Amino acid sequence: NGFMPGNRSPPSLPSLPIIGSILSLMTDIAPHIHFQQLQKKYGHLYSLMMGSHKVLIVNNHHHAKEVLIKKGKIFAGRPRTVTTDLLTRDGKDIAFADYSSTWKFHRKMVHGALCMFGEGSVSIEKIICREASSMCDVLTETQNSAVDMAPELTRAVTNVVCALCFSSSYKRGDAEFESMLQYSQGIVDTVAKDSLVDIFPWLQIFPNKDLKILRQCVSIRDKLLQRKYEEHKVNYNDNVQRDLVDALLRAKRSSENNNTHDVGLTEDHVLMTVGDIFGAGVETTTTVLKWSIAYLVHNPQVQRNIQEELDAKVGKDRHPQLSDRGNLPYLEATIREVLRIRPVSPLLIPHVALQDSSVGEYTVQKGTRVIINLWSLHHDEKEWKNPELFDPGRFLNEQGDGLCCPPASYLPFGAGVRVCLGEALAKMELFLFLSWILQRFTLEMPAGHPLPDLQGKFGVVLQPKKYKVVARLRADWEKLPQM
Ligand code: HEM
Ligand code: PLO
Repeated sequence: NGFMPGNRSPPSLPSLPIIGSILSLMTDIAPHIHFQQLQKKYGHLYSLMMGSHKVLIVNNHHHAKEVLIKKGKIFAGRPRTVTTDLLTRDGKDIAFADYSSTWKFHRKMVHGALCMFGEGSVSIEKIICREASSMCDVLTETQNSAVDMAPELTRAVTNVVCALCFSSSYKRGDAEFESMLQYSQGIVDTVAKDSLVDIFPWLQIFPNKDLKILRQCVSIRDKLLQRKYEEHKVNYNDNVQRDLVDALLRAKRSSENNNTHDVGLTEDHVLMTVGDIFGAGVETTTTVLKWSIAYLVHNPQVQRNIQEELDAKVGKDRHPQLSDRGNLPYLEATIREVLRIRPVSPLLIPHVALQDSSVGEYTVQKGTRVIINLWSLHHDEKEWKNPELFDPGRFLNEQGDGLCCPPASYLPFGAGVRVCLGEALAKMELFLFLSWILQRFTLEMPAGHPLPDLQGKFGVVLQPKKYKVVARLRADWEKLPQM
């Protein structure tokens, strides 16, 4: 409306030299919830100092979209931090890499490679269904006993990205898989948590338990990635593209052969990019499946509704497939609701202003870090009725037989130039894994066990705490012929 941003700075938390706003941030409350609560005092757009860095906290969807979409390119930078530099060899990946031509090139490449397996193609669907089938077989063996489904869910999801990246897969109890489970949890627990070393890099010179764990886990991961990469180089053939590593190898060779445009595809870049896809592919989807099951055992009626829909639209004589997605709105709405109520990445990944700009009526200086508090967007009382209530119905139309347009304050995958690269893949996996499980099993609480905790542990992904369930084979279930 013609308003020109003047020289107005956003409201700011009190801050001291060197330590910044640390005193106001020292609390046991998880940062996404704390930033949401600070709105009461400072409004939904405010700034604070983390050490010497100015940070803008965005808590509503209008400003979030201005940052991510309208001014997406201006805010497409990423901060460098001690822990992410350790993980990605100084930002040679995609997610934690600053805006650059190398980053753009990598993103395009991986996007292309993912599309190759993508929606239209049957192969990714086959891979997911193969893993869903194997998971259901394991659940059948352990049925009626209290199990932590996490390892089997993780193995299934890991095998999908393994097929995509390396054309390989893991059997149950594989030693390499077990070690991957461990190092990956170690990384999730210690990386990009806005821990003190990321705020005060000079703290690195002191012994630090988390940093030591991170270094050890990253070193184990890097050895695994290196091994997989070397194996690939041996069998590489310019004419056959088996997987993502082949696609990256090919791009690397062709950029070496015509050195006109140097996008800097070093071996480190290839390894770190694969590491990103592998890490993002496993930790995000697995986390959403764990949240889904936790909410399903809390809400048995929702589970029954999904099963009724599955019985009516798919039946029991065949397995669910991707083409059923349009016919199962209630399941789709449940997945959307899980992604709303417990967003995988409640603060996205921090963005950085690449030049002087503005958000709303406030000026923002170049170099400012911008944190989009997706938690605030997904729990905004002005946008959602009863935001803490788990209700898939909010994504259904009035008749309840189709999906409605998601509200504006819903961005589980982010938006704009830094939007999630794996959205389509993640949605296919969530749909297929959940439909396969619920067609065959009812998930219940084991007698005497408490319901799963719905609070979540904040980290680079918001994970649920461990819990056990019983997977009961549904009545009159006739075992389908093996695929
Ligand atoms: C980035 C969400 C699954 C790959 C992101 C971001 C979010 C997100 C919120 C940050 C956007 C930003 O900073 O503005 C999710 C959710 C998932 C999921 C909710 C599962 C339900 C995946 C999968 C992959 C993937 C399966 C890989 C195959 C990436 C990558 C980025 C990213 C590479 C960094 C993009 C960039 O910085 O340019 N995701 N993600 N994600 N995601 Fe996902
Ligand atoms: C998960 C642990 C892995 O060992 C390394 C890894 C790589 C990429 C990260 C991922 C972790 C966590 C989830 C991230 C992903 C990139 C994009 C994704 C941050 C740390 C999200 C949700 O933004």
